Amino acid sequence: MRGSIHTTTRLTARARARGLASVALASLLALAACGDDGTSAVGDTADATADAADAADTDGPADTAPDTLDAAGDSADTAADTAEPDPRVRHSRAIGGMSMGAVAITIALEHPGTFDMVGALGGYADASYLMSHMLRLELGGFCPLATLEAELAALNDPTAPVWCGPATPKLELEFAQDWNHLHYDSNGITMTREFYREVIENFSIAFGNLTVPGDATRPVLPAGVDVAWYEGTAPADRCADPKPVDHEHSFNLEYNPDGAYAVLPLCDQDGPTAAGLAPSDFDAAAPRNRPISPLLFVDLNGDGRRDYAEPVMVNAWERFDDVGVDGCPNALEDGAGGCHAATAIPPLAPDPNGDDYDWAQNPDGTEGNDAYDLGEPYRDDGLDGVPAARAGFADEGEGNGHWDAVANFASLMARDADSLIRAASDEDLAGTDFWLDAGIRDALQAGVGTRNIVAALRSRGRDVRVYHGFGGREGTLTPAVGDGEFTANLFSADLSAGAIGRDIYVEYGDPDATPAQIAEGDGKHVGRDIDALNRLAAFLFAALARMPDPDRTPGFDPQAARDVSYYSEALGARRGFTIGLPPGYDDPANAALRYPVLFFLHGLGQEASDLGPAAAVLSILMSDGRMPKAILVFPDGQCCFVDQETGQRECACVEGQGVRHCVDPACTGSEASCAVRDIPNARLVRECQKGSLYTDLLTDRWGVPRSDLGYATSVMEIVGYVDANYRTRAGEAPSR
Ligand SMILES: [Ca+2]
Ligand SMILES: [Ca+2]
Ligand SMILES: [Ca+2]
Ligand SMILES: [Ca+2]
Repeated sequence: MRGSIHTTTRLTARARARGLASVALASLLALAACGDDGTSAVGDTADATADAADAADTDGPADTAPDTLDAAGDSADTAADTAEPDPRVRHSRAIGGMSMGAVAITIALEHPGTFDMVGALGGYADASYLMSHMLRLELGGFCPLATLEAELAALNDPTAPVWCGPATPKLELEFAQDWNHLHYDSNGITMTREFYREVIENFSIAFGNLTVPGDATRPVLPAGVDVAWYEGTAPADRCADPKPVDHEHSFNLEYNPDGAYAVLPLCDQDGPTAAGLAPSDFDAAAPRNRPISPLLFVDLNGDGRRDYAEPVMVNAWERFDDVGVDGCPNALEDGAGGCHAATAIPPLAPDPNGDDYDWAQNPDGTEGNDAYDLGEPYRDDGLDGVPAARAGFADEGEGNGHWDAVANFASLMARDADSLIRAASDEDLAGTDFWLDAGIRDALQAGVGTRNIVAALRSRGRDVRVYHGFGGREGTLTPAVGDGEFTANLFSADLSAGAIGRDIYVEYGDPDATPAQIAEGDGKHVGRDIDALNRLAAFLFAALARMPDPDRTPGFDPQAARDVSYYSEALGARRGFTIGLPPGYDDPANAALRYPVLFFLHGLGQEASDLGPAAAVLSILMSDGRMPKAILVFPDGQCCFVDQETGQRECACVEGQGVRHCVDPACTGSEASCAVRDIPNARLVRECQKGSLYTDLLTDRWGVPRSDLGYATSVMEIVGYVDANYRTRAGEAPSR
């Protein structure tokens, strides 16, 4: 259906303002508006569908696409056995999400036996990797202490030999970058310094401080910061006259081994003003006026501000050698799992003990896997890395006979998807199909983290098939069908596990893309417009196609999505979500019919109601029988608001004109019984910066620990609420 794809240009121009999945939705909209006979199949039930009808070309009949996808992936030779009946318990439930919403995989792993299929699109569900690359790359690039001490007068001079960045990537697909030159991109996410600041703070409010030990009462703040001073002083004043952390918390093996230097809370800047710098670069001439509450730096020249060359302090874990559980690097491996003495002859093989981690070839390798594994050599000198003999005291974790990380690392690991996969029981893993995608040029290295998840699945014996894109090239899902026709082809494609594999990883982006193609987004966070469409469509179609007993009966009108609310115990407030009911749901003739449910978690910068148009589009496809009928549910991933005038928390608000329509947060009754009030946007402030991460947050953005920030829990509440209040198949006893 080339014509409708072509028209997406106009729609996507509007959608790009919303970023991420919206581009895909606009494209899908155009596609849906074009019926099999090339005419509009649109009713007037949804604004979005009317929009699409206006914009859709109707100048040609559908292309005749091949009936099935070509399954020529990396591992197509290990085709699944489709003759065997599927022994799994089926719940007719799937969950997926994009970007921030890709944490759907974590939620599914935390609730085994709930979802038949999970989709993690362009996400960061490998939480431990997110932390380690942040420490290695984003917070890296600083010169050794001796270099800096020799140039104390030039620490703020970018032309002096005081900068040792960029930090060297360790894994394929990583970007070389450093704290003064953070990787910049604007595909789906505009990665300014403000963006990085908010991401670092957001992860800290979710899990606590991950760079240094956190304060006992304010887990985002570093231990040793004077909390009363921090909370009682305006940010500008804190930056102008920072108070050092206490002496015991100022030690750091790399930059303050004798505790000689003051360590200060870090203030960064709004962004560079000097010519020639990217929006993510540090500008040595710009004021330091923006605190990043979790971070500290070492003030080597004692002037009270972070100068260009001064290091961010990292005391995240005891120093270790990532050489594998054999305890030795390749140069000393004896080929029998042991180690030669340091004087040994050169090794005969590149990896004599076979322990080098490789996501594709050696998913259980522990050398170079960017993580501490039990048995690897470490220095039991505590988190500051300085031995007690030098510091005069033993710090946290020191001399206790085991490897330590900051206490908050445990809360991060509890939500680490690849750890959850590796630790899951066979029975728990068996019930779920996994659909993964990521770009080879994703700005936050989603490709690396997703490869690690593939490795974890392979470690568990799952045959994850890897496709290098959607269409048009060898190794893609449809080598014979171009990217432009991929989604139209899905209507008639065989998306079963037998045809394309039970577990899928689509790594999109052309390694040989031209600079112009890369500028269009090739391999990036959202991708090119056509990638955004293909990514969303492929997962949705596969998830719905794999539900048992698909119902493709045509003939009922498409439905608009509805913004609804329920009382959330996890949040202690009324909470909103968006739901799309299938065509014919309200028709008395169908009163006995039950439907599969698909939950989809939106990305950063979106809210649940933004996906309403997607539900309307899919409803059109269900209405004309091109897609099986299902209930679509979009939980809200934004944080609740606080009304600055009343002090009241508002967790069920839908965007209006200059206001938000908010359901009374205290209402525990039925939807109809709850008052809805209009609150001016200017009064409403989010309780976190960049979205909830669909995680039960430790604190709000003001750093205060709370027990009513259960955003992950609320997703599962919605699953239960939908079962209890709508005709889901899962609401019945599961069927084999
Ligand atoms: Ca300084
Ligand atoms: Ca390791
Ligand atoms: Ca080794
Ligand atoms: Ca220790």
